[in-house]
Amino acid sequence: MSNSKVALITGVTGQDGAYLARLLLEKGYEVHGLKRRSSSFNTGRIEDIYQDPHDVDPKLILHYGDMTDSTNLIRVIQETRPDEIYNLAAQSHVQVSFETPEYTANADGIGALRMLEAMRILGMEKSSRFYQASTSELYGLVQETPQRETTPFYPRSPYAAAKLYAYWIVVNYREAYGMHASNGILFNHESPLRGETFVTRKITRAVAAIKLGKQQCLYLGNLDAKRDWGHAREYVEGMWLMLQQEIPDDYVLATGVTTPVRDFVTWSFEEAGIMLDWQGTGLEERGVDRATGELRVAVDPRYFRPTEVELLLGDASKAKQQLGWSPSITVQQLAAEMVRADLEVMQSSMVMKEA
Ligand code: NDP
Ligand code: GDR
Repeated sequence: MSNSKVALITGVTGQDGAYLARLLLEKGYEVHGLKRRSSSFNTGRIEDIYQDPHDVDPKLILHYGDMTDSTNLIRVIQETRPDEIYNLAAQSHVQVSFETPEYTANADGIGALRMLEAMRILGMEKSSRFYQASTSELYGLVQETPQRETTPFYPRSPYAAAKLYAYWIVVNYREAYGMHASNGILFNHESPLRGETFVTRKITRAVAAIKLGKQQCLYLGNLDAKRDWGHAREYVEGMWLMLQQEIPDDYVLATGVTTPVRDFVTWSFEEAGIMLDWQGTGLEERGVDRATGELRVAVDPRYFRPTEVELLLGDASKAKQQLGWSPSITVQQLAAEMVRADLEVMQSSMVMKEA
């Protein structure tokens, strides 16, 4: 499909950036992606869609950049003149934000402001559309369940506080300057491309490693935390739909089903043919292999957060009605897909090592 639209994705090397870049390329966009300089390759997730810059008329073009550097953001936007900007770049790990609060505020909060200001400085505030990766973490200490667009926010981490600033600066620039700027308030979404230290991927990688005899036990933090988990592939479609609307607005994307971490663990082990029995409570809680009696899951308080978000459950009725968006992949299907993908990756790396 061919299309004359140009998109810029910050955070193109992340989970969502990779799925969104794929989606926009399929729709015929010319896609520009902002990527950070790193001492090792950080483009693994977009390897399969990477295009050699020497190719004639490449449709995926990468630019070095950083959310903390205004001059660089202005230059990239000036050079690429995107019709649509998707601001996905962020220090996105909640627990890490307690260790790096100032950097997180800079990249995640002020970074969004830098993008909006760059659009204004370049006179693009009326010609380009802007998507901000807002988050269900804004609800934090939940004031209402399920959470919808009108539910009050109560951030519980430096990450969420930074994203709160980004959310409101987007609303303010929309109201002040008439910009087509929208917040997607996305609940957790996962995939085989999920970062390895988020809980779902940490679980599915450990299940694969345990199944293949390369790991004994998985250590986790709060097993009682509940999340509304969907599939990233479906959520990037929602991002795109938001920017296709005539009027900019803010939308929740969620599945409407919430699951404790413990259940995600159980289902993931089941997918690998390992049945767990849960024993004990609190710090003593453990998951034991029913067949062999071996300890497979234990609690390590180092993964507890200074302030936790205990329960997230979203109501995406507005997105369903106005965007026609609704997710279809269940959390069990998601866990199964992630386990199978991790088993495949680990098996082939073992075969390569043996060879
Ligand atoms: P990832 O952590 O997988 O990707 C984050 C991306 O941002 C990576 O490309 C990363 O680069 C890049 N990045 C980080 N810091 C900077 C910086 N200072 N300058 C430039 N780029 C930077 O996140 P996801 O793909 O999961 O999430 C995308 C966005 O959506 C994030 O803003 C996240 O906070 C938000 N979000 C995510 C949800 C989820 O469940 N996945 C839910 C709601 C919101 P590198 O690859 O080099 O690390
Ligand atoms: P979250 O995702 O904080 O919701 O943020 P994460 O997967 O890190 O945690 C989910 C829940 O699991 C509990 N947990 C653990 N978490 C991690 N990472 N590691 C563990 O060992 C562990 N044990 C239990 C956590 O305490 C938490 O309650 C994600 C990110 O993608 C954000 O960028 C995004 O904004 C939100 O989702 C919506």
